Order: sequence, then structure tokens, then C-alpha cells
Amino acid sequence: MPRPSILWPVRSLAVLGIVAVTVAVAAPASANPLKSADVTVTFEAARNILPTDGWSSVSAVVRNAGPVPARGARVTLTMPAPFENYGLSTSSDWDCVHTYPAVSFDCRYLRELAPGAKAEAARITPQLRGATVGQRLTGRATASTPRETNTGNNADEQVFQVVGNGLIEGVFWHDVDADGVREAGEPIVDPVHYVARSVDDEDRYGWSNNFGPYRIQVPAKRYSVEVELSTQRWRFTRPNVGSDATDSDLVPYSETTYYQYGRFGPFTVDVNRPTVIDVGLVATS
Ligand SMILES: [Ca+2]
Ligand SMILES: [Ca+2]
Ligand SMILES: [Ca+2]
Repeated sequence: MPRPSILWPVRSLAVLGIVAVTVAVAAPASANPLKSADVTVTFEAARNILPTDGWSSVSAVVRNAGPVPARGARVTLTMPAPFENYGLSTSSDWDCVHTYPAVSFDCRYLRELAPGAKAEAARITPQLRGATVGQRLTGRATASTPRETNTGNNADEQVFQVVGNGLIEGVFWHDVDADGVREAGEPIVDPVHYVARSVDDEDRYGWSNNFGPYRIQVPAKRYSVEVELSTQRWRFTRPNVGSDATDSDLVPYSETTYYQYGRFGPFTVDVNRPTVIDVGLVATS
């Protein structure tokens, strides 16, 4: 009986010793990539090609690519002069400070970011003041979280190009004889739903109703023009017949029960020369 009472403490110490060695050798849980949060960041911009007085909504979105929740995530965003900004919108999930008119924000996430989840820190709308054509301006975003092993994906940037303005213009005309050619006596009609959609970013210009010839000023970049026709009244005439000066430039590409859709482009707007897009319509009633 006395023996076990003497041996027990010795064996217990031995067990404790092994445990202690094991803990000392193993890396801390937070340094193990398999057990760490891994935040990444995306700089999001509605537009990235701007005229000299242009503006864009921008934001920074953090995502957790790791297998465990990220705590204390921090997100920053900066835009260089001559961008200026005065306001910031965010949610109660974030604690943000921002500077103005120089553009920056620094936000801390007040909740845990679950594995696979993402969150937008804040949204601002910086505007250019006194920019010059040809400038390239880089906005930067970062994300971080304490005790993270993979920091190689914690930054993102967005280049903004400053460009001049150009023109898109033309007419919608009634192709009375439906031959695809605009001839004397074929009248201009009111354009219908029209959108010039940028190929380079989310910029778009257009209208639902307009009168006579049209002319729109747009930043010089690539666009695709789309027109929606109510087939109760009009259909597109045959496109690209004969000379470009007298033809119809929109090619039909889709149709539903009540609408027909036509497209021109993509094309690049030139600051020195208007892009002319004419649309011939054949009456259906
Ligand atoms: Ca990371
Ligand atoms: Ca004609
Ligand atoms: Ca033409």
C-alpha cells in the first residue's frame, strides 16, 4: 500500500512533463494556417475612368478566407489628391474615422467575421478637383486582423484614369420605305429607351424619352449602346445598308413579346470626333 502513494506523484509529474513538452513544441494555435482567420480585401469602384471633374462611389470589402472567425478586423482606404471627399456611410457594425477633404477612412469591425463571410466597411464618393487629362491615380485599401499568418492578400488597389470628354450623337428616323437607308423626306422621330453603357466600368448614360436629334457628352472610354423598342409602335430597320452616313447602326439582338432590343458597339469615344449612331425604325402600326 505505501508504494503506490509514493509512486503516484512521480508518475503524475512524468505525465505533466510530457504534456508541457508537447505544448512547448507545437506552434501557437493562432500561427497555424489551418486554424487562423485569413482576411482579404477588395477595393470596389463604380467607375475607374473619369473626366477631370468626375466622381465615383468607392468602398472596401473585407472577406474571411480562413477556417475560423476573424476578430478585430480593420479596413483602411485611401485615395490620392486631387480626389476630395466629405462624407462617409457605414453601418453600426463598424467603428470608422475618416479624413476630409483628403480621402481616407480607417474602420474596425465590431463583430466576428465568420469563415467565408464578407462585409463592406464603408462607402464614400470622392470627387476630382482640378485633375488634368492623362493623370493616373491609385486608390488603396488594406485589411488586417490580429494574429494572422497570411498577410499577402491584405491589400488591394484601383487605378483611376482621368480622360477628356467626347460626344455620342445621331438621330432616330422613320425608315418609311423600310430599305435601311435614310433618304430625304424620311422624318426624325422621338427616340425611345436608350442607354450608352460603359464597357470599362459601371458608367451609363441615356434616357427613356427625348425629342429630335440627340447628343450626349461622355467621358472618353469604351461603350456599348442599347435601345429598347416597344414593338407595338416600332421595329428596327435593316442595319448597315450602304453608306455609314445614311445607314442604321443598331443591330437587333433580342426580342420579347412586347419589346425588341438593338445594340451598337463596343466602340471607343474619341475626344476629337463625335461617334455618330443613327437608328432607323419601321412603323408597326
Ligand atoms: Ca490575409
Ligand atoms: Ca429609307
Ligand atoms: Ca451610320
